[in-house]
Amino acid sequence: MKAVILAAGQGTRMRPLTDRRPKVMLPIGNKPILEHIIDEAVDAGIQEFVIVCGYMENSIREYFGDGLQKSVSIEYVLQEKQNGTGHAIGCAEDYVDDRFIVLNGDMLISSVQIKNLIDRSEDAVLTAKEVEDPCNFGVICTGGEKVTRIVEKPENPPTNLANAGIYLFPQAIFDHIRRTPESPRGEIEITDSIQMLIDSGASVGYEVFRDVWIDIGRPWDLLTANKHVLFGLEGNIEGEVEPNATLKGEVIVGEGTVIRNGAYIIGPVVIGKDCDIGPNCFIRPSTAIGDNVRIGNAVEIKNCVVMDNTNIGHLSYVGDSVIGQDCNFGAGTKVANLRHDGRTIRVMVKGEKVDSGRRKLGVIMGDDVHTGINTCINVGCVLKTGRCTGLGEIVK
Ligand code: TTP
Repeated sequence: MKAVILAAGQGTRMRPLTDRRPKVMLPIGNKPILEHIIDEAVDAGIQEFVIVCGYMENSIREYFGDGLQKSVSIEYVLQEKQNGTGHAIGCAEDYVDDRFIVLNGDMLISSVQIKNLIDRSEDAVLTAKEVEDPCNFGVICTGGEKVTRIVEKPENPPTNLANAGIYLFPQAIFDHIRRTPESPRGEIEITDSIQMLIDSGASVGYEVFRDVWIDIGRPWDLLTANKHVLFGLEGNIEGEVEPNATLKGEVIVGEGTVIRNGAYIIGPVVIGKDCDIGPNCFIRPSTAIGDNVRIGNAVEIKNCVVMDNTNIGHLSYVGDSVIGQDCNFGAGTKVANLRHDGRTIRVMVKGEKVDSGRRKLGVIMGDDVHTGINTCINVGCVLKTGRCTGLGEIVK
């Protein structure tokens, strides 16, 4: 059975992290989100993939190629304009025959969930996750074993079953996609096409996820997903660890990396290739450090994603943050990551303040940001790609 993966979206809620890469190529546990999905699908027995790409598609093609490295086949379809999830699936029509699986490219799931779907016998199967507030999701209404209705982002959700974005579809879905009108937000929504499929009399079942399912839409979702992935990793040392460095728990150290004396690392932590770590730094759990990164003297870092070629050289604290590529922290740069009033931290997303629901959240830093010495960054700040701060600047 083939899997179609939707990876064309612009990831506007993830900006500035998606200024220079598609959302699906953002790293969790030092691997693109999309690679986690492909690996889980392979474990479930899928060997043929169709990736629908659009926004910055070249980086996806260059990274995965024809799939040979993973012993699978990967074909690419271009969705020139991101006209919605239904439109994206429609683009794959000529690439699939028979029933097929659809996976959103921006979530973390396990192979078991995909396997459960493959084994089902109904015409189509949707997946759902029970959530507290389903208002921002498609919501599934059920009657016995079947789906009776699917409603996009309802004000008064009829159930708490959120559409989890993994589907088993028959060929007939393409006829319905072709006849699906644009939604009020101007997109061809797959939920509308699914409703048409249900109305045509097809048997549409559902599967409720009890296992991991993390929808990665906002920057702090990366931290949630990263933490989850790191807790499943096994330590492995390929680089050099000097005799007086301390590594506890599961720590991965990539080839060409040096961990200098006095570094104290508590796993789970993953450190990529060719990094220079220490001397005398403290790396705490749930931190993923990309390739060619420098973490220097008297730097403390916890629960972070740090992308390639970034330099946090001296005297810094960085917690609960996502740091882009090619950034440079001036000595003494500190990131606040906890509100004193115990309230949750709000973050600017697409021009609006959004409650992250987190009590701890540091900075979301785009690529190529340079901070002046003694810069202080307040909780939940977003620093745009290429931003520079001055000496002693306070970023609120
Ligand atoms: P969304 O998260 O709804 O959209 P997005 O990825 O563009 O993000 P944002 O809302 O922040 O701008 O998309 C869900 C999945 O579907 C995701 O994997 C991207 C994919 N997608 C497409 O492939 N084509 C499309 O036209 C749309 C809208 C989404």
